[in-house]
Amino acid sequence: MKTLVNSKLNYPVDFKEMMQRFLLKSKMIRHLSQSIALKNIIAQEAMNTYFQPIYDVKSNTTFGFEALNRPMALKLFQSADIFYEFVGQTDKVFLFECFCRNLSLVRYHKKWLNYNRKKDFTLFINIHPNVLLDKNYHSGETRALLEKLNISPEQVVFELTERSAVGDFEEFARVLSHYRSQGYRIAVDDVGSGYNSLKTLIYLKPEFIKLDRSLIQNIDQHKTQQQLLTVILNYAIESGTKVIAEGIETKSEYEFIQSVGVHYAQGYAIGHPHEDLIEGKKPLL
Ligand SMILES: [Ca+2]
Repeated sequence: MKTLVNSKLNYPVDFKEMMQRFLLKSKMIRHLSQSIALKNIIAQEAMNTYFQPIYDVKSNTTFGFEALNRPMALKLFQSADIFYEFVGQTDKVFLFECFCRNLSLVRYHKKWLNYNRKKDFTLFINIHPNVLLDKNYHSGETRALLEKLNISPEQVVFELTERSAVGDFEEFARVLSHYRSQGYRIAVDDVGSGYNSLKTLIYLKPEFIKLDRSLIQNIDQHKTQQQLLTVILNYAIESGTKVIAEGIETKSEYEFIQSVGVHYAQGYAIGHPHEDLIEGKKPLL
């Protein structure tokens, strides 16, 4: 550590310490401004909700939509990923999750009322596993909202964004069975990305497995990805689980997953996330 003496003020200046204090201070200020921004986002409902179609490969129809919430302005956060990472580190994570879930349901219902074909879709909602585990989380609130909107729990799938590891699998499986008894279904997200182990699938027995885009990208050309898909698909078929391939961006990726028997497809080639309910289409290019 290099300590210098400032000749004018005549005291030792430790530059490293000074820099550390400065960085800590700016980090604290940044955190504080981000916390205020988050509070305002919730108070003003400053989030956009988009719906991306999930397409039934066999029947060539839209099976459902995944609701995606993004902050309207990302000035302080640079990207939606940084924003969600920040939320995860705050004590507002449960409050925010609840806010997003309600927002997704209310907005979906509004869009559905305006939708001329009045077809029933399944709505996929992202949820942090810890929220379901939290004893203070009142699942009754979601149920009351669903009743008010005339949406049955059978139409709702909770997508578990399992990027932070599930600790106690048995406890988690018990909590999930409580939700299932109310009619909700469960999807495990990001499968094949390295975040989820097969253990997660075996214990949680989801009704849906969502294959990560990193596994799907150019799958028609890569043997290793195809082998991993086969393992997951065989497990899914044996256990009565439906498989959704995320990140379908080309006709060849679509044709490949269709040829091996993947049930559903999602991705830009099927349909972009949109504020309205726009059904998916089979990719032509
Ligand atoms: Ca998701």
